[in-house]
Amino acid sequence: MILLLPRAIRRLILLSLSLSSLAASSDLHQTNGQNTAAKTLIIDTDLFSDVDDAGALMLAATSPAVRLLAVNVNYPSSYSALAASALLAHYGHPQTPVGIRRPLTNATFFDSWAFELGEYTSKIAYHWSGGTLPWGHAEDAWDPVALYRKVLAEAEDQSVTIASIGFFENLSGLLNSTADAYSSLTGPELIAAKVSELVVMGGEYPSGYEWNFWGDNSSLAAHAVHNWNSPIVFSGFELGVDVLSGGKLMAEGPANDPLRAAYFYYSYNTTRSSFDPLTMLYAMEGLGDLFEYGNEIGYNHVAEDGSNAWVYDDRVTNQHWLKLKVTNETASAELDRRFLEGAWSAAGRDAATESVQGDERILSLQSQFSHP
Ligand SMILES: *[C@@H]1O[C@H](CO)[C@@H](O)[C@H](O)[C@H]1NC(C)=O
Ligand SMILES: *[C@@H]1O[C@H](CO)[C@@H](O)[C@H](O)[C@H]1NC(C)=O
Ligand SMILES: *[C@@H]1O[C@H](CO)[C@@H](O)[C@H](O)[C@H]1NC(C)=O
Ligand SMILES: *[C@@H]1O[C@H](CO)[C@@H](O)[C@H](O)[C@H]1NC(C)=O
Ligand SMILES: *[C@@H]1O[C@H](CO)[C@@H](O)[C@H](O)[C@H]1NC(C)=O
Ligand SMILES: CC(=O)N[C@H]1CO[C@H](CO)[C@@H](O)[C@@H]1O
Repeated sequence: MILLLPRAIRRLILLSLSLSSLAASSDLHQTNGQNTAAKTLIIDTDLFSDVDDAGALMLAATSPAVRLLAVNVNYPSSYSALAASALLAHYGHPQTPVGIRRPLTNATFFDSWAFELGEYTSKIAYHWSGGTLPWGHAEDAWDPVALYRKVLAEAEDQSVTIASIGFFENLSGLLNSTADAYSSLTGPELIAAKVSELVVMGGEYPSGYEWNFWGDNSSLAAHAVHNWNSPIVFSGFELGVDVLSGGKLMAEGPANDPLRAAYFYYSYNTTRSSFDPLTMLYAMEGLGDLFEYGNEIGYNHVAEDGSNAWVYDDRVTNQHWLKLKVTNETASAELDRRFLEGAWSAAGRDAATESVQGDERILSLQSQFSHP
């Protein structure tokens, strides 16, 4: 609808929508006494084979309650790093540093399992190029372990939450790291000093066999989980599988929004499970109204094949898995609301500052998606 209006009017509408959603979110922020201090986050993502990583990244990037220090990518496609940078730039974080595991490839996603899903990272990287790694500059990304060590060394003690929504190379690498120019501490010493919580999307609870633990290198998943020395909260397969999201963003989001485009490219207008976005909500805001812990005691054991099982040991009280406290419909509606709110706030900012280029991008996406 908005697309058919003259450009100037469209911008006014976008701008006023964005101002009202900004006002709404800062109200929320003030009335929610528990979250008045911004949460300091580092995200470790396999932004590649599922679009829900992009959804999670957007939630963190558009939340006024988050200070995003860095994003590390644990899948080695150059397009994953470039897409992370593009999304960060679009959602107001053009300076946030991005690291990626080496050696880089130019792999693109192909759904050889169900032959349904589409590739999105290269398209987002190209059409929304921006941030610290514009198109063609993937090799400029940080080494993820160096980036962890730099931002952790600079952070306040006990202040950082790490949201791991993919594989474990970089976290295992951080654990194995030793003193360097950024810090005289070893990896485990740095974690103990700076990290307040590790939040992991991976596994199934109380036991199961899930992709993030087995899909890449299960012995590194086991190494990271078993040796991590801060509190850990796990978000399992069962938490997000039935919480379907993205539909409202595709139907009602701004035409030039990269997350909306990513959902279209990936899912061809079907909703998706919300493993990573739910994990990110917990990392950002804690239990809130949506979550509760599924256990009081014990710890997670990850076997060499990537399967996991909870060990009920009453000597361990700093590991938990999450359960939904609400129905999947309520959780899904909350994610859809936040996707729309974040997308419109960024669209308003762009509309106020961007040039004709953005309008051409909108029109080309419009023609792409209005003739399915
Ligand atoms: C990926 O593609 C870019 C540009 O097309 C090229 O410069 C680069 O060498 C490629 N990288 C790899 C690892 O093939
Ligand atoms: C870290 O060290 C452990 C054992 O010392 C090893 O199994 C693991 O592969 C190492 N991690 C990385 C990312 O190399
Ligand atoms: C997992 O990572 C470790 C450390 O980098 C490596 O030695 C091992 O070969 C990897 N395993 C697989 C199955 O790729
Ligand atoms: C809720 O879960 C059921 C299956 O358990 C599913 O059919 C339904 O689509 C889900 N609804 C939403 C809004 O995610
Ligand atoms: C996407 O699906 C919804 C209903 O599920 C439909 O109303 C809408 O027109 C579709 N959009 C496109 C671009 O196909
Ligand atoms: C760039 C890079 O790969 N950095 C670290 C991430 O994890 C690997 C293990 O795969 C470490 O060896 C690297 O130090």
